[in-house]
Amino acid sequence: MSAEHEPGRTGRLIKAPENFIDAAGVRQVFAEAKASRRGFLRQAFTAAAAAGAAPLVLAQSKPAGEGDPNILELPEHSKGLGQPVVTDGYGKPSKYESNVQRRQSPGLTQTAQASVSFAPLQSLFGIVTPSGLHFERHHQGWWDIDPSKHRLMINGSDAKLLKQALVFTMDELMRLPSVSRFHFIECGANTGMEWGNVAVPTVQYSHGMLSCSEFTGVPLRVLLDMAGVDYKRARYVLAEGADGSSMSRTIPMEMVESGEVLVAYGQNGEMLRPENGYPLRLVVPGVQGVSWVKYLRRIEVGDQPWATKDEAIHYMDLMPGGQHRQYTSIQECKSVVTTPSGGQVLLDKGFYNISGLAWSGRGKVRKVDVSVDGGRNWRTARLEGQVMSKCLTRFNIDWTWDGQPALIQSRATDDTGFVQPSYRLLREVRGSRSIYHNNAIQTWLVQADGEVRNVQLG
Ligand SMILES: Nc1nc2c(c(=O)[nH]1)N[C@H]1C(S)=C(S)[C@@H](COP(=O)(O)O)O[C@H]1N2
Ligand SMILES: [Mo]
Repeated sequence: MSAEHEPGRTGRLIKAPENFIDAAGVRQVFAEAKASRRGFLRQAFTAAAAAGAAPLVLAQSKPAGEGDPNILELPEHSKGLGQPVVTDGYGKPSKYESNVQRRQSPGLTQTAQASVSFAPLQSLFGIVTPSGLHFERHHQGWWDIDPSKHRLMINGSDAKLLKQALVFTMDELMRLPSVSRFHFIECGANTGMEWGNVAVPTVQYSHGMLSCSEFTGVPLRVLLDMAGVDYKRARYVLAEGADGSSMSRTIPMEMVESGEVLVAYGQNGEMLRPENGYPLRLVVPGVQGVSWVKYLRRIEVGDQPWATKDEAIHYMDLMPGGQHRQYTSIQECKSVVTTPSGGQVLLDKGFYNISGLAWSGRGKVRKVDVSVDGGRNWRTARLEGQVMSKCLTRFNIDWTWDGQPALIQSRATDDTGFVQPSYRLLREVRGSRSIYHNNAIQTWLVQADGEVRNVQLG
């Protein structure tokens, strides 16, 4: 049942639960995508309408609005009394948006708790992932931990590495100076299925182990300073979670010293959700999701990496020569077009807004180029709003579809000058048997009938 990847014992990689989808799963997901098409048609129109001032023309057979009962007949909501204020609990999205959900990959080998749910990137705008749609990855299920009983310990693998071990309650942590920052989190296995060219049908499954939130918390550096850490000798920290997964990851001290690593309790203006680590999680900007330890209960400082199970057996990159790369934890520059994307359907030729997300674990996105002919010609997209470091950036670009098959791609460049690679380039260096850190250029094929499919171009 549990398909763990154990390269040592079997001599070959068995696909991990995080990256495996079988043929039946692919069929089911295609059926699902078909069923949610109507949602996309509506979205395509509102997006085009919102573009505003430019003389946009959408194909229309009759004069605008002629004979439309939605204009001619007064609807109920314009006549009677509306609902009273919502005071009986937490506000919820419209019932018409009920198909916008996290989804589990039906073909994924899984136990009930060791699982993953994907964020519906195709339905999201801007850069923030609503907390109820944030992807989930639990190695041993989630918990709703009583914050009054939760503790965070700071200690040393050798007592000489700090002046005193400390234990914090949540109340104590929340009295300390806090910061709020927007960052993306991406599981290292995101887009993992595409290594094997499985070509899962929708962007939810190909790129949905990605989310972005405003996180609030205390820089870990503040806590280590309070404990009197000897930074000359303590060059690493180990973060440990309070769930049954014994999740623990080594983080180099430079990241902590920079002030970027946060002990976070806030997510998008409220406390973290239980699925995302309530009441405390580590935020390690730019680094793969596994290091963002949830239910954070202990930080140990040390003078060398720990090589825990999640570093020595899992989360390593299998290279072409049969060797493994270890501790490749930074999520390199990557982007994906979310509209139009796999499973969606273009109604008719004419104007469309191509929209997508770009990010880099090394800093800011400098530019995103978009191609509609499989990479022969590129145009530079608009980056929306403020471009932030180690954060999602939304891009948009106009496109007039001529009704012919099109191959839509995006290619991001970050402020280190790194350019997102093609599959051909990525495979030259990394081979084709890896699971993690696939940041290749994604291609969506728009067929002449308007259907959009996931294809892989070299
Ligand atoms: N304690 C604990 N922390 C954890 C995990 C876990 O199972 N337990 N999963 C890790 C992995 S592999 C990822 S990708 C992220 C997922 O965070 P999310 O569930 O908030 O999206 O949490 C990481 N932190
Ligand atoms: Mo992960």
